[in-house]
Amino acid sequence: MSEIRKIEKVLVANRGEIALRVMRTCKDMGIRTVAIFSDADRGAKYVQYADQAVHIGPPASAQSYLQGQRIVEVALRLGVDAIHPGYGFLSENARFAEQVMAAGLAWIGPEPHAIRVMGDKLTAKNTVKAHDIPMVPGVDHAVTSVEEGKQVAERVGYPVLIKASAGGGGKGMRIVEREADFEEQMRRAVSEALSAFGDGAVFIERYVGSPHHIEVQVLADKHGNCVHLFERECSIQRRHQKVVEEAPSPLLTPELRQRIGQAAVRVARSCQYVGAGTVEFLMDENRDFYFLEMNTRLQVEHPVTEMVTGIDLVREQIRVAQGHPLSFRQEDLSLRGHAIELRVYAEDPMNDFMPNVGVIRRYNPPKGPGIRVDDGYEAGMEIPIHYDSMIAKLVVHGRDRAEAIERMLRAIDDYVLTGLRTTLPFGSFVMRHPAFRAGLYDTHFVGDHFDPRLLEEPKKDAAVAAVVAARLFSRMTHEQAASHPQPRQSSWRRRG
Ligand code: MV4
Repeated sequence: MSEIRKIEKVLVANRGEIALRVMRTCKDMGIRTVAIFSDADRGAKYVQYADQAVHIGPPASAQSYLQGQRIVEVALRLGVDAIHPGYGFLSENARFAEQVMAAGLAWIGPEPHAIRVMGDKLTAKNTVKAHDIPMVPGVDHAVTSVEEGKQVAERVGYPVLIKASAGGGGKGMRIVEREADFEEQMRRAVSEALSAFGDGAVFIERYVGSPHHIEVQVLADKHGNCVHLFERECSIQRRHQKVVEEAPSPLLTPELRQRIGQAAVRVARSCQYVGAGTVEFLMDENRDFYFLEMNTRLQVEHPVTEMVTGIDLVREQIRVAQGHPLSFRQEDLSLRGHAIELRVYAEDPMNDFMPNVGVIRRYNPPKGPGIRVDDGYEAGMEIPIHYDSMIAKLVVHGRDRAEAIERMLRAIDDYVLTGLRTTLPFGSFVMRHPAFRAGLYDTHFVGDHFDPRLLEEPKKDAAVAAVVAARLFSRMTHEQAASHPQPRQSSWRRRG
């Protein structure tokens, strides 16, 4: 456990912006890099950046970036010491982690045990429950009969949410408003879970109506040290895809921040976590928080944490994999300023965020104080249809939240990207919106406030203000008209 193992050459089992981002830190550390690429990624920026690059197959992920055994063979052939999986693809595949280690390579990630425990939501709940972690009222075992399900729903109170144990990221969830709908919704949840995950196990929780999605970054070494690096607020999302993230959360007080951070550390300790991980919580309107799940990988939005803490998370991941103890304690960490990330997707916000792949004509990302762009493409490149449509992450840092918002608006304005429609105009919509500026938004923000008409003339502040005011007014009168508190319909349901 305690010997130090040298890592001098890393294979990055990923593509695009995250492959490049990992390789940059490797280079900082004097570590050589190997890229793998499919036919769709020949000539990509990360492929050019790597010291060596190996073709691994056709564009389809299943035949390239998900070919674990082939990737391990490439690593062995090229004398690699360690594999970094990035996010997505094989990053939360416990069997791949085992294959990597069985081949005598270092795995830059948590133990397969932790990946497995957290990959199954019921196992995760059962693992953390003895560690004083707040959880949404519900059950922590698979509910198999409609009768039992109804009893649970009666006990926790409607509306309830039926969730797939093998799910996550919103797949296989069903809201039930009243007992009359229970049987039907449970049948659907089970059959969805079966077809999507091959596992029909479902459980039930009380439905938290207007939650904030707050996640805590944790970091643990192999010597029993574990710290948190504060939280990220990720409530601006659509169809379970985050679009804007920020750190710190405008909602938390220092006291709450400490409590949620300590809860996250207990979650990580409960599964003997090693490396960088993220503990997700829901926070309700009373600022009560509940454990949701743990992601056993580096996340897309990790840069906002890096900007407010000054810690390079990839560097720490590699050091932990080498067997070093963390080089700082909890007391050494503090927050500096405010960071916001906008995910620049090749999606058309005017057209229900339809994927909009094609060729980037002109490309010139913004620069200057407080701006970081993690991207993977250049002018003339095509966004492949085979993978996630994220082109870049635009990350800004300011001394405070107001400065970060203004800086993001400037950066979006300076971002030259033509040939495709992207989520950049959506980003300026969010930055200008009074609810966002006030820090008063939850996971329903997009459904509650977004209207593509607000994008048509992005620079006409008066037009934006008029539509925003009209929408706020109609919501207020609607809420006043309700004689009793009504569960808010979720945006995914509203969209059908
Ligand atoms: C919930 C919830 C409300 N109540 N659980 C969505 C993804 C999955 N990780 C869990 N999710 C939710 N679980 C209870 N008991 C609302 C959501 C949810 C959500 C959570 C985080 C971020 C965005 C979301 C969007 C819709 C629903």
